[in-house]
Amino acid sequence: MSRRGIGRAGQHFIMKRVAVFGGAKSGVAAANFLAARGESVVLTDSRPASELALEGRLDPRVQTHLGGHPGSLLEDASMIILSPGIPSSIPILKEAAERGIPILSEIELAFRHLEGPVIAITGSNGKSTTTALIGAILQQAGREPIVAGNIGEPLIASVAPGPRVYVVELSSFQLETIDSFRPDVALLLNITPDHLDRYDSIDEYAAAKQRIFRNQTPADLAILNADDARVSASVTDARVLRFSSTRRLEEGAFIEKSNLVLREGGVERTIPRANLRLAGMANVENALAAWLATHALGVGIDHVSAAFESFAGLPHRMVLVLERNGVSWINDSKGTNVDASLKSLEGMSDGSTILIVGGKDKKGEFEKLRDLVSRKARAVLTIGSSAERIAGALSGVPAEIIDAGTMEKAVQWARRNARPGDTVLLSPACASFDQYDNFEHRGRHFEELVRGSEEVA
Ligand code: UMA
Repeated sequence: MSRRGIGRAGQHFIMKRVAVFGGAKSGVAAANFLAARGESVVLTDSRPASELALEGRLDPRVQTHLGGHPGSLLEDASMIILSPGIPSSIPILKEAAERGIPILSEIELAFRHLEGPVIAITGSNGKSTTTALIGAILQQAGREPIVAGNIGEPLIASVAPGPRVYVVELSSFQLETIDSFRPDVALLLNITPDHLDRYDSIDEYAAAKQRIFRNQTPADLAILNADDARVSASVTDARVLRFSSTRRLEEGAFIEKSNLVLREGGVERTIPRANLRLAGMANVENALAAWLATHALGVGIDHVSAAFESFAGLPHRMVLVLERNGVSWINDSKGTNVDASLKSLEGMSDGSTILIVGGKDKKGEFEKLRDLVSRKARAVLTIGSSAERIAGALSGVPAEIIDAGTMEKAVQWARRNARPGDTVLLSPACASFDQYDNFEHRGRHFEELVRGSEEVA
């Protein structure tokens, strides 16, 4: 529906409005932001009003078109702000592109209105942890950063009136529709297969992630994982610094013996790895990347080290729940696919892990776990509906494989059999929906059982 007005010369013209696609977090935040600035806005969602609960959340000046996206929306659309969960391949958006209507992410809109340096983080795994860790380091240094994006709060809802440091987690979905977005520091942590229901190939998925660099200039910094061939091959005009958890670098950040090292212009700074409270090799990589990013903003090593010591991580990601009688209990319920669990296992000491694995079977390639389980695990406790397939995939490994069935039984077995020096690691490599509402629910249950076992121990 178009709204018409009379031009100054008496001619009719069409009043343009911004069409916001998606009535969840990003869309509502974008629509509210625009309405507050006096823009004419329509918000549309394929779901009906009854499923969206917009009441009290959406600025009353925003018009709505719910329960579908009628073609008429394009008649007076000056621009489309697209929520990340909506693929731009849906017919109405294809038509919008053909008509030359700009389709932008809420990230792009926010970028056009914010002031101050932007650190942007993307990757397949570890991006939320790295984002939060960078936020913690900057906070430690008294910079009062704004941490937003895919991690939870939409960036557009976080735009502050004056200059601030922004730490923004970005998904490939959000990066698909940036235009002028240009981070001062861009991090690409890793690229492993993910979201292949939206992309035709991993190349297409990688290309979306690599858009993070597209507007950077030599005045900006790109931080790349030297151990990831796809990431390393990224093309960028920015100055590049790399991090590695496998080898020493001439320039960049790496791990050497028991130290994290940042080397720049021949000068080396070191932080003992033991200072990093987060467990696992994946978190060493996240820490190296976070150090490079904050060093670039002039944060001193003491602040970095202090944040490494205090940052306990995000819930359900390699969280040290308890250390008792020489046994460490780690909740990695967020390890919902094989790659994520492999990363977590990698950081464990050899032969001393009791691994709790299993859940809803997503047809994961459990055979990929064989090598690391052989090296790291002394026992594997399977839970959930994928137990049989996991046991089959691991048959013949030296570790004992026990079909525990439930989390209660797994924790009970581990409590009885763990020896000083062991780590009991819940890293399921599966979704949780066969036994739990979601991975958070599963992680909370594990933590309760572990803490409960402390009380009775
Ligand atoms: N919809 C339509 N038409 C369609 C399809 C969907 O109208 O054809 C509607 C849906 O009904 C829904 C809305 O569009 O109401 C889509 O919302 P959304 O999925 O973009 O959800 P938001 O609440 O806006 O959350 C998004 C991110 N979600 C996704 O990318 C899927 C959140 O990341 C992010 O925290 C939030 O913006 C704030 O920036 C979540 C996520 O799962 C954590 N991200 C993926 C990941 O990390 O792997 C990418």
